[in-house]
Amino acid sequence: MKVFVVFGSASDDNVSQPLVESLKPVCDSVEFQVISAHRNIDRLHDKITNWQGDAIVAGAGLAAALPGVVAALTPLPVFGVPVASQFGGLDSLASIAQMPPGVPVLACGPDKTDAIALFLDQWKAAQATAIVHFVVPEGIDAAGIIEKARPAAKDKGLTVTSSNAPDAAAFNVYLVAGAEDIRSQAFGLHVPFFKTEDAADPKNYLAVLDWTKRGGLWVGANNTRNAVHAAARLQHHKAEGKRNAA
Ligand code: RP5
Repeated sequence: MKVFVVFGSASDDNVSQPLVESLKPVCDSVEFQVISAHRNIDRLHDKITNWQGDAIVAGAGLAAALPGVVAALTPLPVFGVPVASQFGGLDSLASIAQMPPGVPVLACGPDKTDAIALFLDQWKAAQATAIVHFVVPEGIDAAGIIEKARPAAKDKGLTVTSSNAPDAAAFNVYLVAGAEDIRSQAFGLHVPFFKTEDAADPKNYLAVLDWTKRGGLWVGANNTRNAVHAAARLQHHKAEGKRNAA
């Protein structure tokens, strides 16, 4: 597996360098560069559009545009690392995870880079599947947001299913309404779940910050569409046999 790691600043080295070390046992090739989305946009465009490999990991602090810009420039799976420089990384987490539908970034919690090496290791071993299975906590009515994911899934040749338990034959997406719903060691993605009125209250995003610190990879709140788009990038790359051996 060939992975490119890009961070917004050398001042993020305290996070980027342990990440690179954690990826080396999992990947055949790990390339690292500092390229800022805000300061070096032309160089970033050239690098990302010409780079060939399996996945890109992008990290930054503050207004962390880098992972989202990278995801807009490549069809590859993109992992995002919020750097906790201020507010415990709340600013960079929201910048990275709260992407518009269609441009998915799989974000770890602020500075919680171990989740990425674990995910990549599990991805290597996973079978390709065309099923995206939403795991819905007991007592949660998620029918509306799951319905929203169906057109994107159909467009990508994927099928959406849901139940209260994971499906071993599917790519599992865990809806999280409380910390007990997090499956930080399981292969899959997390989607923070909020009722519409609760998603209007800014204070509730603090719960997401807390949840992501417990591990796992995350897309935006209620953003089932980006869970499907992320699954599509992962499955397409695997099914097409595009993984690079060296
Ligand atoms: C972000 O701004 C970087 O990723 C870093 O976390 C922060 C500060 O960057 P420097 O001014 O230290 O280069 O884009």
